[in-house]
Amino acid sequence: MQRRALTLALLATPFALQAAEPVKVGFLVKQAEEPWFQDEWKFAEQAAKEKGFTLVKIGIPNGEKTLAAIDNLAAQKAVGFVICAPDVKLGVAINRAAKRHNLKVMSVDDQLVDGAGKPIADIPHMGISGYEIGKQVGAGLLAEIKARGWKLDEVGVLRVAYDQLPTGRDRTMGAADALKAAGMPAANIIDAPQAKTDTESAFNAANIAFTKNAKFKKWVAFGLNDEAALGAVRAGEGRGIKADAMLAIGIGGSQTALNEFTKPTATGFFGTVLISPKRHGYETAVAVFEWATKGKTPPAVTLTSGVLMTRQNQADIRKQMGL
Ligand code: FCA
Repeated sequence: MQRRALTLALLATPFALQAAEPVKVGFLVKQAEEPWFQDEWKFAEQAAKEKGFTLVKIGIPNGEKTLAAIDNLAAQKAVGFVICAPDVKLGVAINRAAKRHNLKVMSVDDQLVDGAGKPIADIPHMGISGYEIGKQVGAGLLAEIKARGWKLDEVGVLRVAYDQLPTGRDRTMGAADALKAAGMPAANIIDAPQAKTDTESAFNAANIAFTKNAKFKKWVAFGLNDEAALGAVRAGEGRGIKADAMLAIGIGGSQTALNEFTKPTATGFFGTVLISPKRHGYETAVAVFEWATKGKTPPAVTLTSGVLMTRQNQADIRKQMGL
């Protein structure tokens, strides 16, 4: 009798061990070095600790690395992943790879599209309300233009543009529209297309635009994120367009913006619309985990909001957002 019980216990052990192995959820981001994505990972890690799963973080700077990362997750027996892809047009290939491996997939920040540029309906998405947040950028710029006593028609408007990414286009168009609605001449709005969404690309794009439009002595600038706005500010500084003649508002509110706010003297980086890496990182990771383990399908689309943060109110605002 005793021997039988022992045998059963030994037989049962491997299964028990297997059942105790933690569930793995991937979190794939296009630009791992960007503070926003570091923050998303941080809050996704927090979710993993609290809910008891393992987070697998992978940087995916291009299409090849993206597909390799999905295969890698499957080999590790992950149950699904959250993704901010390096190119939203990889959507069909990503969806196919996920289905082949039976992995749940949810997008964050950048919504995946099909060959025709339409959002892929069966991939749940959490992103920001791009156009609305862009309008907040515009409103913030208008208030400060007024506070400085600038006349709208003497101000150049630098739209650091990354129009191949729909949320990027929405954000910057929202800002431009808000300025135009308040009377900014459309001809003052100068597009500076950036090749990537980082500071260096924005810097290069802004430099070209400043050279071509030297008639403007005062500038406002914005882009899809803080790095884009900051690139414009740095390019302006290099050409003698300093804090008294430059007014830039970014989108994000992560370390890129905080570094500017903590410099001893104010730069042209006036503010940012703070968005929530906590919601984007924590909630998407939990959503994929619960989808795979409890069959709870995430909502098709969740859009989050933002709030204008400046050097003055940064500490309060970040606290309010739980950051
Ligand atoms: C896009 C941008 C990031 C960040 C995120 C919310 O992915 O490239 O910088 O703004 O949306």
